[in-house]
Amino acid sequence: MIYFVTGNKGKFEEARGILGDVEQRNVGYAEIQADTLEEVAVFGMREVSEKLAGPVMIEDAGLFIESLKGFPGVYSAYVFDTIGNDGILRLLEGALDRRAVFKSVLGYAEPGMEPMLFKGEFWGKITHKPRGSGGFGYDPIFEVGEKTIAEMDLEEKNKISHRGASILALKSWLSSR
Ligand code: ITT
Repeated sequence: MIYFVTGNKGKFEEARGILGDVEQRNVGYAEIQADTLEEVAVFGMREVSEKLAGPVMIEDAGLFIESLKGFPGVYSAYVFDTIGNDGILRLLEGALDRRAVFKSVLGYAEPGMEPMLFKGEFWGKITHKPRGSGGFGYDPIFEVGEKTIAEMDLEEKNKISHRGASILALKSWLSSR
């Protein structure tokens, strides 16, 4: 059993789809203002390893848009809560290059163990309009091929997503020990 410290139910369901034996803990941790997701995850791991005894994981994600030079990146949660998907679409009005990448950095530790990081990336394009009702966050405006992520079910998203990749990397590592 792994404790997944997150306030995001969607993330938790995706992790459960891959790991099975995982429990959501919404105890919170400080997300520092840093230039990279890795720094946020490393710092967060210190706090959650002290708070919870047992195997524990956190996951920090961000959307990096090419034509905005990587924005919103490490500010993705704040930007989503303020300008949201409509705001992102407005920023990209008239933009021909709509490539974007989701990145996921997962931190994992057991008591007495140095935290480990597992990563994943997911390339796609920002749509012109939101589509679909599944997933969460930026899913309705991020498309791969014909579909946005919000038009996929959880299993389909997990096979190709940034988080699917980082969680699968953790799973492989756990089973290879
Ligand atoms: P935590 O409690 O785990 O931190 P959070 O929702 O704040 O949950 P992040 O800081 O990692 O998670 O996410 C940054 C933002 O990016 C946030 O607004 C998410 O909704 C969004 N996001 C993260 N992963 C996503 C995904 O797979 N699809 C769409 N949006 C995503």
